[in-house]
Parts: sequence; C-alpha cells; structure tokens
Amino acid sequence: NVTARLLLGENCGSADEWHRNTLTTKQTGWTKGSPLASVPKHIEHFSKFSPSPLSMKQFLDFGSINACEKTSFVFLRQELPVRLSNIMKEINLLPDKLLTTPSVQIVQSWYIQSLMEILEFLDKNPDDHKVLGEFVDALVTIRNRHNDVVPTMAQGIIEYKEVFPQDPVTNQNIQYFLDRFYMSRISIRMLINQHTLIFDGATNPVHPNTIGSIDPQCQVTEVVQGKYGRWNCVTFFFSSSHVGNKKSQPISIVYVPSHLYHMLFELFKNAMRATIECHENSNNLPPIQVMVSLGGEDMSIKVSDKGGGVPFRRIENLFSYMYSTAPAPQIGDHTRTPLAGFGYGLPISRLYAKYFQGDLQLYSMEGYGTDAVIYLKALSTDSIERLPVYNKTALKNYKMSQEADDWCVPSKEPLDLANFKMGK
Ligand code: W6P
Repeated sequence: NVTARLLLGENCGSADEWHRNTLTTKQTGWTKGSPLASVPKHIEHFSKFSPSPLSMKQFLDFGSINACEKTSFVFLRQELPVRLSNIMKEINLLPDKLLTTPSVQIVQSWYIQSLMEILEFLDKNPDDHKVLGEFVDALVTIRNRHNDVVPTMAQGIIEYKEVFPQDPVTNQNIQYFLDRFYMSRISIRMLINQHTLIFDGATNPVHPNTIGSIDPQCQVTEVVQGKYGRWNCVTFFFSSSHVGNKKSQPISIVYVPSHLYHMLFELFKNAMRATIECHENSNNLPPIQVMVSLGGEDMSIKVSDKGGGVPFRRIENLFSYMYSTAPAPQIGDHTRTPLAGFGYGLPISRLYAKYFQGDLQLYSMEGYGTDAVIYLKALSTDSIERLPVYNKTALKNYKMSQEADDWCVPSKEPLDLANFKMGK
C-alpha cells in the first residue's frame, strides 16, 4: 500500500525552504527488497533523459496505416517513464510543508504506482499481442488513477495556505511548479489518449476522421459554435453573439478539438459572467463577439465582452493558482473573496494553448470590457509539444531564496520634506 507508507514517511526537514529533497528509502520507510525500494533508482535513471517533444505530424504518423502498435508501445514504455520521472524530481523539490500534506503525498503515490506499472513492460516482448493488449489496459488504469490530480493538488495548496499565509515568493514558486506539473500532466495524458484511442481497434463514430484525439481538419468556427460539445446555457447566448472572420470561410487547423473546446468554454464562461454581473439592472445584455483569424503563422481567436473589464493590476492574479485556490465557501460566510469561483480554468486553459506553442492572453480595459485572445499555430509543422525538462536551471528556480526585490516599494505616506531642510 503505497499511500499508507508515504503518509507514514518522515519527510520533515527545514520548514519554509524550497530545497532539494531526494526520496530515499529511509525517508519513505520502504523496506529493502520491496519493489518500491527500487523506485528512487529508476527515477534517477529516467530523469536523466530529456522528454522528446512530438510534433502534430509525428502524432498523426502514429495513427497512419504504416505505423504500428508495436512502435508506439516501444516508444511509450521509454517516454512515459522519462516524462513521469522528470516531473517526479520536481515534486521532490517542493517545500516540505507542501510535500508532506496528505494531498500531495497521495498525488506522489499515484505517480510512483504508475511509474512502476509501466516499468513492468520494459522486459516484455513487443511482438507478443497479449503484451500489447495488457499495455493498453495498464494505460487506461493509469489514466483513471490520475483523474483527480488537479483538485487533489488544489487541496494540498489549501492545506499549505493554512500554515503559510499568501506571500509573493510562495505564490511565484507555486505558480512555477504547477505550470510545469500540469503541462507535464497534459502531455502524458495526450500520449496515453493517442495510444489507447488509436489501438483499441474502433473508429470514433461521431468524428470518423480523427486520429486519436486529433482532428486533422479541426473546424475552429464549429468548435466555437459548440458543435463539439454541449454548451448548455451558452448555446442560448449564441443567438445574440456574433461569430465572424474576415472572409467568412471555414477555418481549419490540425488540432485537438477537446483542448480548444476546454479553452473556449472557459473564456465564454468568464465573458458571460462579467457581462451579466456588469449589467445586472439592465434587460439588454451587450453581445459577446468572437473573431477568428487565420494568418500565415497564427490562427487567433478573440472573445470580446463588454463586462466592465478588470483592473490591469489584477490580470496576473486571474492566472495565479495560489490566489484562485479558495477554500470552499463556508455556510453563512458572505464575505466575498476577490477571485473565488475562477478556479483553475484560466491558468489551465493557458497551458492548453501553450502546449502546442500557442498562448492565451487577456487585454482588458477597466470600465469597458475584456478581449481574451487564444493564439494557436496555423501550421502543423509549428505545432510541437512544449514540455518542461528537469535540469540545473529548473533546480535553480526551486532554490530561490527570499531576497529583497530590486525595485523600490512605493510608499503611500507623504514624504516629510522637513527631513531634507538644510541648516541656514
Ligand atoms: C472579464 C474577466 C475575464 C477573464 C477571461 C475572459 C473574459 C473575461 N472578462 O471581465
């Protein structure tokens, strides 16, 4: 029972330092000879490899007629341990007060368990069909095990925040880690989804031309219009919303429709909320406008609302895991936390955009409204996975100490000029 042992582990060291914390058998209480005892050694080995980012073309090749399940299997039984181990090294660099929270311990145990299950396949025969089938089953088990990583990590942050009040350094470090951790997770799930979808022998009945989760002709305006998922109340909104592009032609790119849907859903949700809250006393809501544009390099989608905007100072906070991790509101508590309800939607949507070399940015004018823009690569040759790698630079970023800022702190007190009076 991995979880139980990890919870019993003594990972207690200095309190608030972001320092190296190598997982040892002593710390975890693992007994020598158990399969778990060899895990740190495997993490050491596989974290020395850099993850191999795949391009859209490579993803599509795995699903084409000449590619085979065997090739994908041999690639994944190496690449998945590499990606898992790289990020597990970073988990171990978390400050003890965060690493030892029950929630983070559980997440860590899931990673250890999944790594072990994939390593089982290293000495198996790729020509054995039974092995290939077992591998698909193992991947499905692993994917399900990690379904709740995001809320579980959020719980860990809440537990940590109870001990440490929000401070800028903590916020920066958590931002750095979670951006890398969730990007790694997106990429690992992408690999697992591709393999399990392509080699389960069935075609997608709704979208027969997809290669795994990739649509080689993803119609962007169709995803915007909600044809890929249920928009629920959003469809209603579309009656008054304008979706346009310059030439009124269908625009398609090689992309993962579910990722695009996730980002757009988040942007619409926020735009609608701002619009409704800003015009509470009016029976006429200004429409949300969408502009889709295809250029030589970028495919951009702009979602514009007239919901009153956000002060520039607060924009960064909309993407902050720390500031948007609010404990569940207590019954009877009517104090409104400024960002409660935003959740992790925006930072994770931005990761989806960045995953294939795009971005997501907000341009807001307080008092008027907000433009949210998704930038994606127009060319599949530019759509290459953007992956974190554990190396000296990453290590340095975790060792950051609490030093003074090199910019002055503005003071709201009036300057007492008497201090500067020269004697006559
Ligand atoms: C707002 C805040 C926001 C975030 C993301 C997208 C749109 C909007 N509008 O007022």
